[in-house]
Amino acid sequence: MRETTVGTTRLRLVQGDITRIASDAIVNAANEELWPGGGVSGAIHRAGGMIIEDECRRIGHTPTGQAAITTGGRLPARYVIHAVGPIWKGGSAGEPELLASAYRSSLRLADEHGLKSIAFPSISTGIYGYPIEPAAKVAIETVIDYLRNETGLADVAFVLFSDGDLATYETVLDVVVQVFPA
Ligand code: AR6
Repeated sequence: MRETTVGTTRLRLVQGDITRIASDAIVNAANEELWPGGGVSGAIHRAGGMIIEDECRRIGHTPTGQAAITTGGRLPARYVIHAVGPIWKGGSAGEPELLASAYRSSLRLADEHGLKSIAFPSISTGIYGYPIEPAAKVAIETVIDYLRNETGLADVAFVLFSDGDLATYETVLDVVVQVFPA
């Protein structure tokens, strides 16, 4: 499935380029130094402009599993939430917990800022090498878990860059919703 409802929040899966999404916040798959780098982060910094990099430099080091918020600069989104996912080291170095924590920290920041909508990329599954299927399971379970508690978020989206990643997220969402009905 591509859409479900958790409490009062709509949860959607879409294919596309997250830099074009006009939600209150888009999430960046960042590194601990909040340097632009490549992947989705490079694309967000290029599209959003230097103001994002300047704010990132002021914030400085952000540990793996945590997130920080900046303006969206020239992006259609108002804010960028920079979430630091883990580098995949085989799976027994705490990667699932750290990835879950990166999603939770982002959602918490969005609620603290009174935001209504947030869009996530598939954190850690590019340059950081986290295999897509287990990462999708952590991402979807963590977001659904969070949305079961009180939140002001009305719309949460996963914006997957490739058709293959979208298909994987769809399969995982089907399974998670079957096992833990929303
Ligand atoms: N929109 C949506 N998703 C995208 C986009 C886009 N425009 N571009 C890439 N993706 P990655 P990571 C997908 O490598 O693994 C950077 O250098 C991509 O296909 O961006 O967490 C940072 O600075 C993949 O599915 O992030 C860090 O140093 C997903 O986004 C490091 O890479 C995440 O891939 C973070 O690595």
